Amino acid sequence: MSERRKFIKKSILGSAILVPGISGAFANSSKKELIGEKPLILSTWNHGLPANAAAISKLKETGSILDAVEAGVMDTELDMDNLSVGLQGLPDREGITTLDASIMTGDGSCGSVAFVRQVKHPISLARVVMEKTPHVMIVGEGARQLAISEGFPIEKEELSPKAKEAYEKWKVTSKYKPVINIENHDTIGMIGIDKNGQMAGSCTTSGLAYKMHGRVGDSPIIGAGLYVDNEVGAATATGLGETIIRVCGSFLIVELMRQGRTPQEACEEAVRRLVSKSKNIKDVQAGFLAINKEGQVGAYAIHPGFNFAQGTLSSNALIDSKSYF
Ligand code: SD4
Repeated sequence: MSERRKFIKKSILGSAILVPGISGAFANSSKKELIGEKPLILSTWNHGLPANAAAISKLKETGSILDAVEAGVMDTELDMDNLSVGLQGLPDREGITTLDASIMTGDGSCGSVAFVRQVKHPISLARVVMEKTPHVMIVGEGARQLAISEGFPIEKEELSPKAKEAYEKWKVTSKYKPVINIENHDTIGMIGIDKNGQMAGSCTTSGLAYKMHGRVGDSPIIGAGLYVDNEVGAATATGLGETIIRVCGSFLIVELMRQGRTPQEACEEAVRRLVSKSKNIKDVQAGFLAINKEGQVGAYAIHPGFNFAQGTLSSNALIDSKSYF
């Protein structure tokens, strides 16, 4: 088990690990909300801390929340210790790493790529789809061709040493069944709001380890892994994509907030919906993050173990989410 996982298992549900200078703390009651100052950036899992730092630094540099959420997750796409994001991620069952990513701004602009190979920064390719094409989603070889035409470097197709070792081990015992459990995810989803209330979000992943070749998860599906609306708020997801897609998780949360729910209430309702529509939920993990235009924050997962990073101009804190079970 990775150090991160050991850490998560040991962590106390509902607690916050705050770095010096942090103001917020995770409220125990679902009625209370984490209120963040603006700008505010949220991202999934431990790697959210360095990702938030990269996002905040980009925000200070360019003033653009879109630039910030792109730069933030690019940091994770390069993290060789992360086996669920970027080309170093665990491969599908054929031994090929394929990536999914999406990006969205609060005015409804969005772009995504899925099932893409050999591109180090799928999030930037998703941004190209959003800004330079008339489309929302481009997949597979088409996405790779777009990357080539836009001058993205095309990487050699080989597994990272850690992914190779894990894949070799998996081949011995797996019988080529996709392993879907609460350990098998580490996607980064990031949502942010700037001081003027402009929002943006990004989500990038290598998807489920040992998935069937061609499988696409929730992360590049607008409304499932990510949804952003300046008039209401933003949400992102991590975990078993199939369960998240089934309930249009991120869109559902934004729509619940539109109807008056707080981000926390909306995340909890989305998890309840997801649980009610899924089978064998005991071994399945999924978690949501949400933010509304007031800067209130919500987080909720099916099982304990989900955490997220909350960053502002002067602070960055890792917080444990509450869960359904
Ligand atoms: C997927 N939601 O492809 C992603 C998995 C995940 O870290 O969260 N991976 O289903």
